Amino acid sequence: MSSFSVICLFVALFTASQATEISRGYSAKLEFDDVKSSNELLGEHKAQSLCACSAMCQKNCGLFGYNPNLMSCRTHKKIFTSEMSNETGWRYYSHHFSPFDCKDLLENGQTSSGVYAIYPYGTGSLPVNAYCDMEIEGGGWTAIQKRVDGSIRFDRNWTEYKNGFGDPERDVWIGNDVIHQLTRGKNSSLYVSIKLSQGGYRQLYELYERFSISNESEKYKLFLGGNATGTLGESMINTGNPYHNLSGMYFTTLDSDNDEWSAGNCASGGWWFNSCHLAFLNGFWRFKGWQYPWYPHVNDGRYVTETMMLIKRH
Ligand SMILES: [Ca+2]
Repeated sequence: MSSFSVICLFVALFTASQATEISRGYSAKLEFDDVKSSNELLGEHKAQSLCACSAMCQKNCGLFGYNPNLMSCRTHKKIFTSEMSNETGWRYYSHHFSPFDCKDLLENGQTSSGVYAIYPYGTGSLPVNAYCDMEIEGGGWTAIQKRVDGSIRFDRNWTEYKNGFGDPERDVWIGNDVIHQLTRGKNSSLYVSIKLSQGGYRQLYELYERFSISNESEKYKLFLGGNATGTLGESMINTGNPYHNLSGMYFTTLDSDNDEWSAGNCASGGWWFNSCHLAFLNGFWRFKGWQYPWYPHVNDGRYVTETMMLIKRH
């Protein structure tokens, strides 16, 4: 056995008022016991504990060495067994793999669809549980929205849409902050899927070439562009009606009206409404009041049996 695993629990302060306990995993590299490396050294710092040292191993850091006698922590990009000096007390560790998204998981050998922990804010940050689809269009898709049984209500407020809600095994909105983090500075595709009970069982889809949203201060403004292909029709963009195109729209919820309809609020669930929409996946589940989930092919929410919004980095 060349390594063993340890879980480090520590408290990370994300804001002055909110403390969140997170777990970190890393493995000891037993073959590097009692040696010290100077290969590709990123830094050497005092650290009160192994956990504190592990937190210092961030960007570009492949592994870290800790000597509890000296309370000293060395972070490295990588090290080589051939270039080490003997020095008692040092032990080296590497973090467990922290996938950014479902594409990272696929590229590291996970080929089964299901719920996985992803780390869109980086190694050492809070994980997000996400549903990964590993089958559609080559797999590697991260579900930002999924509804399969109506077990979760989608008529939620701004904060709930910001932070996300639901259960990725069933019905979920992953959260606007996470969607922003997953798409900012990256080219990503959006794949929308709707299953219908109307006229026999059917599944329709639309694949948009480019999708991203801005941050909360810009009200999670939607950018949707490039080619769109599929059986649903574009409906979110290029509708031929300037009141219904959703790219460039701000996010609106029941308690935060940022839509283009001056006489009222379009929201029954959160969405990037114009005034108001031809495509809207967060309406009342299996209810007549969910109008135009995806005009003109899906006009009545009563016949929708499943929806998914999946994103993937190019
Ligand atoms: Ca309005």
